Amino acid sequence: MLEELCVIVKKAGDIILSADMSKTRLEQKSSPGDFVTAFDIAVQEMLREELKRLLPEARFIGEESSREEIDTKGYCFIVDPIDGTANFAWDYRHSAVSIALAYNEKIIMGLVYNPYLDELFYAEAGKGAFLNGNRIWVSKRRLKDGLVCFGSSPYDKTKAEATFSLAGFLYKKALDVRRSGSAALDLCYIASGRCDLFYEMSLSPWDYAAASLIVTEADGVITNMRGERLQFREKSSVLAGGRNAYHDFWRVYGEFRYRRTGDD
Ligand code: 2AM
Ligand code: CA
Repeated sequence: MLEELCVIVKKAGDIILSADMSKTRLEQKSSPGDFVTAFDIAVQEMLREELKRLLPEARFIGEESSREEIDTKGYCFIVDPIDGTANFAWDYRHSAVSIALAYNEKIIMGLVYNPYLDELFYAEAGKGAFLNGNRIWVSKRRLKDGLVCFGSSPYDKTKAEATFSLAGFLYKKALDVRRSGSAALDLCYIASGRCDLFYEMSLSPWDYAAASLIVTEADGVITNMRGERLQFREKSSVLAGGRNAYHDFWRVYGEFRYRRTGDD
């Protein structure tokens, strides 16, 4: 199954690479900052067909079709055809295809493929996380020595003040900050130790489903920003890191909230 999924996710990546950027017309979805292109839809339809053939009993949840609450009972594919749609449309060349297979609310397989670098991150529950066949691990860095990547929830600007003031606070407490435009890749960068801590205040399940398993199989920690287990039914905040940086975050976050609101 994993081998077949690797072939399918790379085929989706080929569509992204061969896209004629002059024909990439952006359409706004729920709000400014929330986009779709014809290529998101083409990749999703290809994946829907191929995944149906692979596991007919699995339901299919894709970013470009589903708006209602997700029911992940039984087998279910949770798919983001292009994570980093704005990056794709601007030809920034940092986007990924994300495929998760869930069984009864648990992710059992996850694949995130960046076609621009031909990097395939994947994990199967209990069997470790890999990048192009090589085992990956989160970093052991402390937050003070680490890189923090974050997402700015651009489709929901009510989160802007909280997001950027936390980024500013962490910038002073850590080495530096990054903001890439693809939550799935940010999480895979946590899993492979390229980055040490990630947060975003609102993401959809297809943005983090596959990568969440890759993080935990790389010995990292991923929860929502209240420290609770992630669910895959509806939008959530996401916090992930190597164990040390994740642990350090809570002390720094306590200080941040105390300074902002006076309570801890
Ligand atoms: P996308 O590029 O597939 O749309 C950027 O901060 C991250 O937020 C990206 O992973 C992006 O995924 C995701 N994102 C974009 N629009 C979103 C929305 N309406 N709800 C939740 N996540 C979204
Ligand atoms: Ca996405």
